[in-house]
Amino acid sequence: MSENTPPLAVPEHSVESFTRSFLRELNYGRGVDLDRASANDKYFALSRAVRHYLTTRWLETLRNQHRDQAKTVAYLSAEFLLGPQLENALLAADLEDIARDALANLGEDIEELRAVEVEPGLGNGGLGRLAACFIDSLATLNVPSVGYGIRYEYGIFKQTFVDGKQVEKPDHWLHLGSPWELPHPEYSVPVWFGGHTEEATNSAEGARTWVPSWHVTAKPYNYMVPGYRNGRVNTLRLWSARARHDFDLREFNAGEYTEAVRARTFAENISKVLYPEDSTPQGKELRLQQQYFFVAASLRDFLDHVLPEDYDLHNLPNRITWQLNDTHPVIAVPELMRILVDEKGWDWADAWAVTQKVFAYTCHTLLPEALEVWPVELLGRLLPRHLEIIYRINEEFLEEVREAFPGDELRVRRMSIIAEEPGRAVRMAHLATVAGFKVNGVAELHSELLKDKVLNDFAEMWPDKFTNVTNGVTPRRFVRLANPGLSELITAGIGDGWITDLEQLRNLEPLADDPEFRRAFRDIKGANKHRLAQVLKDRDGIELAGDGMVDAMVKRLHEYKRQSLKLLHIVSLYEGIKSGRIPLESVTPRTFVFGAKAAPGYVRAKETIELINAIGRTINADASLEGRLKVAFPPNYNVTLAEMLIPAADLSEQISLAGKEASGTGNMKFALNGALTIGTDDGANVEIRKLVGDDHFFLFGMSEPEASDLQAEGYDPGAYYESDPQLKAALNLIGSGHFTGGDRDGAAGSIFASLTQRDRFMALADFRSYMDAQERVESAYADYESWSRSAILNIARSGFFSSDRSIQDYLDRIWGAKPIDQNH
Ligand code: H2P
Repeated sequence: MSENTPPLAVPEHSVESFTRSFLRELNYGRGVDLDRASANDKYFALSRAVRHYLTTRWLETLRNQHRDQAKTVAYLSAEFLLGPQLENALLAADLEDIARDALANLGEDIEELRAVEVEPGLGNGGLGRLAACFIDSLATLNVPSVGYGIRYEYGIFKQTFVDGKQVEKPDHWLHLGSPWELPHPEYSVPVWFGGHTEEATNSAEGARTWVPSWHVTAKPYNYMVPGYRNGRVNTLRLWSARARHDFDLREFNAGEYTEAVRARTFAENISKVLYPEDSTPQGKELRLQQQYFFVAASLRDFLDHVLPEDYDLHNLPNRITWQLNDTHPVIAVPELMRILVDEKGWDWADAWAVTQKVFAYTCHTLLPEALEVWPVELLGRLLPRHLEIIYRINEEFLEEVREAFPGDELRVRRMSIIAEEPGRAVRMAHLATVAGFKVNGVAELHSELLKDKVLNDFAEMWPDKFTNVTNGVTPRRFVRLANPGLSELITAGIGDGWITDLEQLRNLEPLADDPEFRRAFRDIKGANKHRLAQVLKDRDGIELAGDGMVDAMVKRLHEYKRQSLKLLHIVSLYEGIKSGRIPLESVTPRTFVFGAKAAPGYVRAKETIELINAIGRTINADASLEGRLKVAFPPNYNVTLAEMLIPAADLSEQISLAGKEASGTGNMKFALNGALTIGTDDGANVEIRKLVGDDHFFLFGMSEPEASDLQAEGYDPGAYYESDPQLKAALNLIGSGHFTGGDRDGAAGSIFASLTQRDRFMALADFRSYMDAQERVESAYADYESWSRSAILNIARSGFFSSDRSIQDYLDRIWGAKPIDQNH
């Protein structure tokens, strides 16, 4: 577009204008009139009408970006768990009321149309949701940035329960199309794989020529990422894999129909599903293909399409930071080296100097087994040139280590990018740490443990490389949209500045002492519970325990998160009531709500799901517990459900073994919606507790040093089992098959055995302290007036956990990019 092209005008913000846009989209975009339109037609027309308002801003943002060539943050992530798009777009464009009224005038209910949307489940849990919060905040903070990822045709599987067991169904979120994406096949780029390397055709030091053997085409789809009413709309670019020649007419005409589309099927597999099951060699290979696929396309896109043609790549560090969201995109490091040395003809040393200044790495775990490694054999077969580059990076790096720590060969072996045992493999976290100019953890404790334990050798060598950025969540989605009642109450109390400056929630503190405000808060919580009860009833036929406490544990199912400890609490309570030890009247009416998906190949996690459902079935069917205890486990926990559930919760369960949860972000969402946390001193719980205060947080369990000491001494779960009669009774009840129709061998037996014999995450050691904390919860809840005061203080003191603050920290500590006001 020429510099002089007049910018498109933003359509007028009025009901009339919006109605016109909607009807035009319905007629011209969908080819139907209102009388004949399906719900999907109307949803599309509505979304497209909203899109009009954002598109002008988007084009402006892109034009400015092109003109300014300002430093940009490229967030490379295998996951973006976006959640529903329509509500967020309506909010960002300030169209909520206008759109509702416009539709109402036409006899349509906007809520019904919103319900048509299928959320893009392009992520697995916290990591993918964090990426979505971050791009929201990047746009709201006016940071030039782009998100790069994969447009999976099937997102995270749809979870169903059959006889209480998890059964995965494909999540075909695109089956009715998506009004939010804009495909750009003309900007497709080829991505090559396989083959071998040869002597270089250029004379650069270190260069080789890669002769790959096959390729796929990466086709970009653009999505708008609107800032909150600030005129900026950034871009999320997701890649879809296609075959270059996807159809062989000769084969087809010869009657070989399957053969005719073989190339297409093969290529399209790459962006078919999020996290293909990787317990088979084929699955593992597919994952590596996915990773290289999206980073190669993204680098290519930025270098060839975003930068001007004559751009001097020596200036790249002033122009971009590639933020590596965990190890999934780390193959970008050798890819950039390959481009600079083999394709651009730079000497190795020059290329390495630039490469080391453009990547920064965020680590999201503390579990050694979660740090990705790729067998050398696999990487060498799929990306032979990249493996050579990694070897050379490693060689030079290990020389540096030897210089810094002479004679310490053990250290050299520990730090090597190449692991020798059990088989030769590339440690992606090491590669990221060597190449990245910064490495950050995602909560204070996590960042400390990264330095002291997981990446300790590296921190000793480069202490300045390590930093912390505590995670955050977007207040737009997780307060303003998810909890409209609370948002109005807050805004009535302190104005609406909190939506973009969450620390302003501090101003709510005095209102915690105002009985009127507390009553209003309680009414809202009650209404949110009601809304949840209705949704669970309609969706899954689940009933809650009256208007009692909503006690929620929602997160990926993993042993370290300890859903099993939660079960021990529930069973112990049940066993106490049934045996007469606990008088029924003394028990607070509670609904235990679970939301959790288990990785399809993770047997123990799936058994835990089965057991939760079995225990739930028994408790929910027990007439004597009616109105007292309920277990609700709605299947297919996702962002849509989170937005419904979190605002209704009273108690937030954050009960991982200390030192295992990197941060957590659910914990922040709950606190911001006025739930109190029962939690260990782990991840961001530590920071939450410090901010909200010990009186408004239920701390229990071993600290991280205590847990690691106990592990080192030799942990024996049997000793806890034998010495605590209540624990023993609860475990025995599980083991006896009481909840599983007498079956002691399946899930119940397996979990009983695993907890009593190994208990890798020491649930039994924390059981007693957890039960005590739950008693404190019960007595605190009995005084609901004072509980609501604590809940309001949780909200008031959690402003730190905005992803806007996280992004500001990334800007200050890592990226050095500058916000650019769109309206300047
Ligand atoms: C992970 C960590 C969380 C962290 C999140 C975002 C991988 O998410 O375990 O502690 O908050 O990244 O940094 P999750 O377990 O939800 O998949």
